[in-house]
Amino acid sequence: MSTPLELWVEEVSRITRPKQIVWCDGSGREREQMVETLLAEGRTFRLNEQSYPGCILNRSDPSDVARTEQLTFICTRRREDAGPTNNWMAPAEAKDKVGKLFAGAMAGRTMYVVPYLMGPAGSPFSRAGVEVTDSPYVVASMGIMARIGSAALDQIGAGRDFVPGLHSLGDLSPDRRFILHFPEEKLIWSVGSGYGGNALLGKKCFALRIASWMAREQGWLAEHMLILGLEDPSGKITYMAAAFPSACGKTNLAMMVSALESSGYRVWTVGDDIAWLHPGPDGYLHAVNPEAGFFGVAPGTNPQTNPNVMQALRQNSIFTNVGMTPSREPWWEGNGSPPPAGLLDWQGRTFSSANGPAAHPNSRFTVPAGQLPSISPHWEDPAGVPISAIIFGGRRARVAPLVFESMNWQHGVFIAATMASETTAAQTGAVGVTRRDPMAMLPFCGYHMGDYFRHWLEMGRSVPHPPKIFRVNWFRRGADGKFLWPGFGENVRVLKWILERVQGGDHATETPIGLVPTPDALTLDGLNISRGAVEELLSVDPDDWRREAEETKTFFAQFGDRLPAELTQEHAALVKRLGMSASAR
Ligand code: SAT
Ligand code: MN
Repeated sequence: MSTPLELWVEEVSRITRPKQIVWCDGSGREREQMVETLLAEGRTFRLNEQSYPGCILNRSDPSDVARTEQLTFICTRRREDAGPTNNWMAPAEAKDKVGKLFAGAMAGRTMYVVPYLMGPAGSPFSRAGVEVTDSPYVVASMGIMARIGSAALDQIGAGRDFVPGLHSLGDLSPDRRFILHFPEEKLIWSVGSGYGGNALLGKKCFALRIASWMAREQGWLAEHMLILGLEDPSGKITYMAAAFPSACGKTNLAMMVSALESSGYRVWTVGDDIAWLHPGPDGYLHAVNPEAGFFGVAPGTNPQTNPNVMQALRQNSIFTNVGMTPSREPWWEGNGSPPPAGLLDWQGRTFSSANGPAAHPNSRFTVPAGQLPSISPHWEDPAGVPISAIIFGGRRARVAPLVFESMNWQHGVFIAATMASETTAAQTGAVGVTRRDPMAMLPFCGYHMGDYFRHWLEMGRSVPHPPKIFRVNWFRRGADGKFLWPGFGENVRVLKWILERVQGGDHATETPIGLVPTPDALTLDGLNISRGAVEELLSVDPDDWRREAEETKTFFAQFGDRLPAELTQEHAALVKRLGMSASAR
């Protein structure tokens, strides 16, 4: 008798008609075979065996370099369940339309079956998926980003408790590219892209879009968050999760070498992109990182901004769309060294600034998490780590202060739901446009965002010790257009204030938007920053925030009667506080 998994694989092979089917086990031998296949295809190169052992560089199709949100759909039976912030297609229509693109799509090619586990082996919070793909690059990448092979097959067994994901490169044409999610049947279909979150289906498609749906059904949260542990001088580690939109510094924050290390504050990395948060027996929310690797943005990464990852990516890593030096080392803008003569750009041309940067702005490294010097000893703890603070952040040149704290959980959900950020190269489209990105989940929430806010409110009520909620902005600029805050390892100074607030410290001032540090509350020794800059960083301008409140009102309006009343109340309370503070000043 065939298992549900075998039946599904048979079914998709009848549609896609591959020349052969390979079941992947995640072994070193298999990885080597995948590399050989990629080398033969001509878009992948082995890097310098001395300085980058086990590393390869891959060049994607130039039209396939980032997630394509406009081609990403949530296919629920009822349109309103996908909500106004998602693209929607009816399941039957989606299957008919996109099924045609899968028909015969793997003819003459190998179909790889990749069973994978999201989350640590043996954790009650882990979930299994199976990705069927015709891309050896995807197989090699999944081998870093997830636990593939027996860890997953053991969990799936003869059962049906896995998320099937069908992926084919198709013809890579953006006109025939679709990333489809069927949350009601926990199914993913992706065709026409081989890049990142479009193609590594365990990541955004499963661990966020499908998992957010599962999490609402089952009473947990699937979030676009890094997880870190902040060790204090007593040796105690306090865990925090932080949500930022793509390419806004989650990886660097999660892996930071703390500027306060000599006084005993040190950061441990649990995850850099996704957190699954479940209520734990101790009354805290416990977070696991469902992933097993890091898929980080390369440009700007260097020994100053992220020394830990610079060390980790020296072996067994995949580089995508970066430049390559004549000594076969990866190169990107902002890596700390000038472009060498004979540099090839991400498309394999001799580098010329007339063609744009050598590395694509969304070029990436894919690195096994266990190689990171700052990896937490608890990163694979089956019970997860207890979360004391949740931080939301965006990229805002103006308006948003360096850090502020919410008054309580409900207000925290409000400040998370109203966050905004300037767009980056992580998604196709214009860069630098400010858009509302609630909880940094705008592209990743698999259901109606009004219902998502309601679920967040309920989660806070259901756990005895909900985390405190904060908002940060490392990207505020002064009148001269320059960043006011140095960022990177110095961000630990903000984490330290957050830690002190968690521990009951009272160095905070109330403003209309929440609690900001008192002028002397931030530990700034050893940092060359003027008092004026600190005051500007922490300032809250009522006029700016009144405008902000107007915009949020419009943003909220699209959720109609699915917007929880609590958020309308929070909005009204903010407007009132802003009004009062304006007349008081
Ligand atoms: O390409 S991914 O979606 O995995 C990266 C990102 O946008 O966060
Ligand atoms: Mn991300």
